[in-house]
Amino acid sequence: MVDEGVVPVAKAVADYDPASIGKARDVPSPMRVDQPLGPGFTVDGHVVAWQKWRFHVRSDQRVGAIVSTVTYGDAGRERPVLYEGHLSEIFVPYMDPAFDWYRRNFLDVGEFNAGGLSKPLLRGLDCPEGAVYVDGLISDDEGRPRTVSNVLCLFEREAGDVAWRHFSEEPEVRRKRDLVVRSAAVLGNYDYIFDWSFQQDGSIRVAVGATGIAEVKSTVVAKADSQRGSNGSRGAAGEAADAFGRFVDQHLVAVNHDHYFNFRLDLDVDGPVNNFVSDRLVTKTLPPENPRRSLWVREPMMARTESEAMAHMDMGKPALWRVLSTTRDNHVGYPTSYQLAPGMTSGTLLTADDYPRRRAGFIDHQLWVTPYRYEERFAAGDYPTLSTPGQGLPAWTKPNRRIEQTDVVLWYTIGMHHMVRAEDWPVMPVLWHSFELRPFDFFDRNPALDLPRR
Ligand SMILES: [Cu+2]
Repeated sequence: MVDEGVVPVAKAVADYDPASIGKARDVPSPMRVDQPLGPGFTVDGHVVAWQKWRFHVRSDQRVGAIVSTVTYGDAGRERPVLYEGHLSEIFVPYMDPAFDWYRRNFLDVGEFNAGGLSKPLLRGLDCPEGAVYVDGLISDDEGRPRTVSNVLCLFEREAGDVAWRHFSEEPEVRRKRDLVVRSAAVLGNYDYIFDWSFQQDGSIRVAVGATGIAEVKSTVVAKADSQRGSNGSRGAAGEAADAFGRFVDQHLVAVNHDHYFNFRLDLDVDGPVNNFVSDRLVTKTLPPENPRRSLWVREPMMARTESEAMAHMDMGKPALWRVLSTTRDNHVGYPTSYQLAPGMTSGTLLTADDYPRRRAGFIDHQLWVTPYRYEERFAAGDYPTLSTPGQGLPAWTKPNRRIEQTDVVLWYTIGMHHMVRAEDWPVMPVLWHSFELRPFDFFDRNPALDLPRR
């Protein structure tokens, strides 16, 4: 920390323990999800079996939960879906040019290697009752092995949701439940919750919940000037005190920042040899004799090289990103595939010559596709601490390798711009971002058709 002038000590209370909060609200009716027969899944060593899903799960001190050899049982066959999936890097750049702030640009996964992503879950609080906990092994600061208990939990989640329904003369409805693999990271002031949810319709939802405490700085002025609208009172330097953040309390400004989470997804759709296809949806105009003027059609693009596959979300140019089998077709002749379906996400606003962006070059594209290489695991390179720009994905993809008919690896980044609200203080309600791996012509019909009625 470097002092850049005298600022008042913020006196506002930011504690959130029960004594500081005061009386808890009334929650009149207790609720419990009861599994009288115990969990509906088995854990044998690190191998998990739940309904038709089979996978291996372990905790890694650098990236947290790793799921691997994920298969789905279909007509007596264990069909490969995902060889290995895990978080690969986190990047959190702050947006304040002051001397003490411009360098706060964290590559959390690589820089907080020593156990940051292997923090214990609190039994009975972080996961529901009946959860099964898994321990992790880390090497401590002196290289000695140390067991961290309860780094992962597994549980079935019944949230009152519907798997499918149709209301007709003979209505049919099926309830859904998921199997969740959860871990939580504590990285300085922030906490992240990571959920891998295996679903009964053959999809896997990967979600990141951001919570914890926003980084704040003290300011000379106490609060925003309501007359100026969003740009508050002027400080001594003539700049609004909240030019690079938002007041969350008296003399406290939470600084604007981003969160980026890169996931490494080594899909094996019905085997290791796959193709990557982007199905672009494009407008087709119709001839004058048709009453309609336009509609949309699919324009498939099979990416032959890494540069052809680089992509970002664009609402004006929708596309479906799919990994196709080269060995198996479904019953109507399409190659079996899994789709990577993005959720809410954001691209970067930093310029291409900005140093932090160049060190975290993986944010240049929301999606990268590479041929599998054992040593390529971390999107910003193996050693991001004080790294030089361009490591990881930008370096690996420079030769523009071929990705046709090969074991492809997808690298997907969830991005969020965090302009902090008063409601994020003193501790932030969990904000979820997610994406999904969805079967797309992988099955011949809705794979959840056989769910029991109750
Ligand atoms: Cu944030």
